[in-house]
Formats: sequence, C-alpha cells, structure tokens
Amino acid sequence: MSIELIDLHPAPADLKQLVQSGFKCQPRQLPAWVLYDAKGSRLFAQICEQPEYGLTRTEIKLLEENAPAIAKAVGDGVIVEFGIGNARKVSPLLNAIRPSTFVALDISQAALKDSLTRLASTYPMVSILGICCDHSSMQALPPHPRLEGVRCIGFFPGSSLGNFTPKEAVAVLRRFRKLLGGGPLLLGLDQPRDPIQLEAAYNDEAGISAAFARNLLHRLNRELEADFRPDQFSYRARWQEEFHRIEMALVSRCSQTIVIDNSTWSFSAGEPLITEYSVKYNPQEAARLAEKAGWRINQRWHDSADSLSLHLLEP
Ligand code: AVJ
Repeated sequence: MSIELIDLHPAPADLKQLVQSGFKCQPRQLPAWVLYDAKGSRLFAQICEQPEYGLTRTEIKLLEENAPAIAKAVGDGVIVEFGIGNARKVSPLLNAIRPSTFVALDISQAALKDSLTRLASTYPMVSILGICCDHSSMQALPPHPRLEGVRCIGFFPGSSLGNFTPKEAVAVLRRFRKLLGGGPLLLGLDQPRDPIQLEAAYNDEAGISAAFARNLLHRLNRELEADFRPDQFSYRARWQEEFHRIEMALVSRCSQTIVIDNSTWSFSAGEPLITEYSVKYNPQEAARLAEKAGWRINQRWHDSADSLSLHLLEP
C-alpha cells in the first residue's frame, strides 16, 4: 500500500480576528468551519447517524446503486475528493472506477491520516495522496509525479457546498474547475423539501445538532478565554423559504454580556448568533449555479424521493 501526505499548512485561523469581524455583523455570525474542532467533528459524525438526518445514508445508497453508471459517465482518471472527512463516501467510486491514484484533500491533518490509513488497507492497488489544505481557496494541486498529465475527476459530496452563500459557492465551483484542468466534477447537493422534515433534520430529538452548535461556544471559551455560558443560549434551526436555506443559530435566552479577550459584547434577549447556513438547491438552481461558474450539468442521479442529487458537471 502507498500513502503519501503533503502538508500545505493551511493558515491557522485567527479565531480572535474572526470573532472581531463576525460579531460586528448584523446578525452576528462565524464561518461554519469553526464548528469543526476535534469534538465538533465527532459530533458531526454523530449527526450523520441520527434518524432525522437522512442525507448521509441517502447519498451513500445513491452512490452504491449508481456506481457503475457513474463510472461509465465520468470515464477514467484520478479521483480528487474535496474534504474527505471520515471517508464514508468514496468507496463505491473507487470500486467502480478503479483509479491508479486517489487524491484526498482535507483541512484536518488528523482526519486525513486516519481516513487514508483505513482506505489504504482496503485498496492496496491504489496510490493514495493526501493533501492537507483549505480546498475552498486552493488554486491548483501541488506538482507531483503521480499527477503529471493525468485527467482529474473531482468529487464533492455531502451538500457541503450548501454551507457557502450562493455567491461564494459560484467562486468555489469556479476554482474547482480551474484546479481540475478540464476534468469533470461529481457534486452532491440536497434539495428543498418539506420544511418540517428539514427542520427536524437540523434539530434532532437526541439533541446532537444543538450540542454541535453549542460546542462553538465551548471552543471560544477554551481558545479565547471567553466566558460564554452555553446554557444561556438556545439552539434554533429554521427553514428560510426566501433563501432556500436552513439557518442555524444560538439565540441568547436573556440580555447578557460576554467578555472575550478584553472586548465586551452584549447580547440582547432573543439575539441570534448564526452558526451556519445550509443552502438547498433544486436541479434548476443547481444548473444555474454551475453555469455561473463555467460548468454545465451533463447528468443527474437522484434518490426515489428526489431529495438529493449527484450532478455530473462538465466544463
Ligand atoms: C456538512 C454542511 C453538509 O448542512 O447538512 C448538519 C452540516 N450542520 N447538521 C449540512 C450540518 C448541522 C451539513 N453540511
């Protein structure tokens, strides 16, 4: 088996700076990726197992059932996955496409190492190249003998694009197009559907989604010596029809003052701190988004309820 890891040292986030600028916005907000410290990543993996959150299970099933057709449509090449996380989704593609090389990108060095070690024992014939980087701002793959003159097939599952605003999403898709240098992109997006069902998916009975959001406050307390009392914020996930998105927020239960590294921030009762958005795209909206970024959608696979799509984008 062969694993190689390239560490591009994604700039350590200046959390203090993010708070300074994000808390001046109205409403207050931090970028979604701040949710993913070690504890946050574990909680997110647990969210994926909750009965209300079907996205992960539906997408894996869709990939498994359509892998031969997808392989035929995308053709041969090196698979490049943007944000491999715990590597739950790429196996059907590795089985069907049988690439000689698999490139996995992730911001978390720990997640990358764990996932690649596991994959390497299952796929001894595949050369695995892990790149620790911030893939959303990356312009090109680093030069590597395994990547010379090869055709790249991008893979961006999980509706992760939904964490970006539509404007940011276009910029991300445009960068991916450049990075893939003419190759296709398989993009997994979930769709607007029954608001009650959607809100439940982001506010599960077991309270894992709420714990995931509140973990953000624990992180700020720990890393910036802030004095948030997480129980003084309630968690809210609501469908915003005008934006086709779920808005997730921590809402201040009372009027309170928080001290973060010599700055004081007052929250009024009912004031939200947005933890993330999850934008949903129907196939028409997805096509428009892709077009704006210089792609066209060639093919689409979806589940029987048509709640989630794998779009095949071609330049
Ligand atoms: C990782 C952005 C796809 O929006 O469904 C799930 C994140 N947050 N529950 C999503 C998330 C709370 C998730 N994405």
